[in-house]
Amino acid sequence: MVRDQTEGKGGRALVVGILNVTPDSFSDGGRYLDVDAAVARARRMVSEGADWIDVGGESTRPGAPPVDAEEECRRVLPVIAAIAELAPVSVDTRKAVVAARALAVGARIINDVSAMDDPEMPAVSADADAIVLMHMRGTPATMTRLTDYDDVVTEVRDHLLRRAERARAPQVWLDPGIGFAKTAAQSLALLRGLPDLVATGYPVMVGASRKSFIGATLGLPDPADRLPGSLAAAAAACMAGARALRVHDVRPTRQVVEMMAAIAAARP
Ligand code: HH2
Repeated sequence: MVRDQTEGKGGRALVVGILNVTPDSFSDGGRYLDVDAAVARARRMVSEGADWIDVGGESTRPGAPPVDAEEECRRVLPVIAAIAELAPVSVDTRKAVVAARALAVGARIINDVSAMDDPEMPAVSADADAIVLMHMRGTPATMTRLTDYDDVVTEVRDHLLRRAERARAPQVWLDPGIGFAKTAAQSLALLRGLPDLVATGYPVMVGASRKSFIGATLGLPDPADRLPGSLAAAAAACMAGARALRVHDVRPTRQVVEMMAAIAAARP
């Protein structure tokens, strides 16, 4: 179970390494389409301290074109089968059929950025060790227009709590969906308001790595320049009690989570 690891290492947050097997992801698109390159990347992330690898075959960046289930499976299944022995693997998908096939070849966790829009996903989640439910609105094609909230922190939390009731996995994680149908200001507000999500009692994942709200805040158009901002977000998420961080830069994030755990454990 993912929870055993979470609680067994001095309270530090888990580091989830991102492996996008896509031609068009916003930060690493096109780099790991080849199975051997993807496996080498996974090995490297594990050696740098990743606790769990998140494999995705469909980019969800704003405006990304949808990918059909066959193509998504063709991208992710060989990679998942090849790395399932290395570390716990999640499949980052909105499609129940892809999730089911990924579980069959060795994935243990479903990471669903639509928090189970697919009506078959709750049933499939019964076969997983855990499911991550992330908040978004609309689709990657429409989400940038769907940013009207009265109170983004409360609305995101309440939506995720409603979806969590349907999940059948033994463990359910919540994720506020930084950057998904959120302005930069709303993404910052969600990080600031993270204790509200943590207070639900569900383990919380945060994916802030290299995202555009960091670029907007610091004036950095190139995602490759956003590591310091990503680490600041990681530290803020740890302070608020997040239990997992989904990141591109495993080694430096692992240092952040260990440092934050050491500070939290220090005697005043
Ligand atoms: N963000 C992305 C994808 N999946 N899953 C969770 N649980 N939380 C997130 O914040 C999250 C996610 C988007 O980032 P990335 O995978 O790097 O890019 P792309 O969607 O372009 O593949």
